[in-house]
Amino acid sequence: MCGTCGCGEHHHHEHDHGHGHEHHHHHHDEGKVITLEQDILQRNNLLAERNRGYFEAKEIFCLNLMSSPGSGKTTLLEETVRRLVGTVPEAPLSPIHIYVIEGDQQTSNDADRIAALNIPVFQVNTGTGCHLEADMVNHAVKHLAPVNGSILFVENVGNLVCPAMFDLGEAKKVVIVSTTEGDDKPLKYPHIFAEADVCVINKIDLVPYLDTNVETLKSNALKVNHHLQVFEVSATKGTGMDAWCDWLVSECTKCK
Ligand SMILES: Nc1nc2c(ncn2[C@@H]2O[C@H](COP(=O)(O)OP(=O)(O)OP(=O)(O)O)[C@@H](O)[C@H]2O)c(=O)[nH]1
Ligand SMILES: [Mg+2]
Repeated sequence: MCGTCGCGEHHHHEHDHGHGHEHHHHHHDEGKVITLEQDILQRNNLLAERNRGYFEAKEIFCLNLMSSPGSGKTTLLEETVRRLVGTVPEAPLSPIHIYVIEGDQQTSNDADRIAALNIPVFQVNTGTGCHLEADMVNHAVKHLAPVNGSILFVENVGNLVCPAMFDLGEAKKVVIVSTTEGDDKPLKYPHIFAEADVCVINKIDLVPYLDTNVETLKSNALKVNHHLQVFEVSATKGTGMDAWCDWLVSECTKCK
C-alpha cells in the first residue's frame, strides 16, 4: 500500500534478497516511483488543506500525535482527557469538548480505551498502511461531527518515520518519544522531529532504571528543530502533565 514512504513491497522485496546494510536504490522504476510519490503527496496535501480550512472555520484545535509504537500516545491521551474534562477553565473554553481519531493497523484497542472515558472516538484501521492520510481524517471527522471550539486529537499509527510525510490538516504536530527508546532517536529519525511543533518526552519516571540521559535527548531534539516546544512527562505518574495541559488549553484558546 505504502510505496510513498519507503515501506512498499518493492523495498521488502529488496531486503529479502539479503543486501544487508547497502543503500537501496530504485533502478528501472526510479522515475515512475518518484512521480507516484509526488502525486500521492500532492493529493494528500490538497485534502489536508481542506481539513485545515474546515478546522479553522469551526475553531477546532486539531493535534496529530506521532511516535514509535508504545511510546505512550494513548496513555498520554487518556490522562490528558481525564485532566481536561475535569477542568472548568474560564470561558469560552468551558466545557471543553474533546474528540479522538485513533489510527492503528489493526484492532480497536485504543478506541476502546478512549471510549471508556466517554469521549467520542473513531478508529481507523490502516491494514498494511503505516500512517494516517488526510482522507482518513476527513472521513473520520464526518462521523464524529465535532462541535465548534472543540479539541480533536488524532493518534497516528505507531511509526517514527512515515507519518512525518503526511499532513493531516492539523494545527500542531506532536512527536512523543519515551525515555526507554534512548537519547539518540531525534538524530536517527530527524524528519518527524523536524516536522513537529511539540516534543513530549514521556516515561520520565523510568529514568532511574535506564542509561538514557534526558538532557541529551532534549538537546538532540532541539538540534534537529530548535523551534520545538519540549515537555517532559510521565503519563502514568502524572509528572509534567499540568504544563502540557496548560499549553493545550492556551493553544486551544488562541485558535478562537
Ligand atoms: N512507566 C511508564 N509507562 C508508560 C508511560 N506511558 C505509557 N506507558 C506504558 O507504555 C505502554 C504503551 O503505552 P501506550 O499508551 O499503549 O503506547 P502507544 O504509543 O499508544 O502505542 P501504539 O498505539 O501501539 O503505538 C503501556 O504499557 C503503558 O502503560 C509512562 O509515562 N511511564
Ligand atoms: Mg496507542
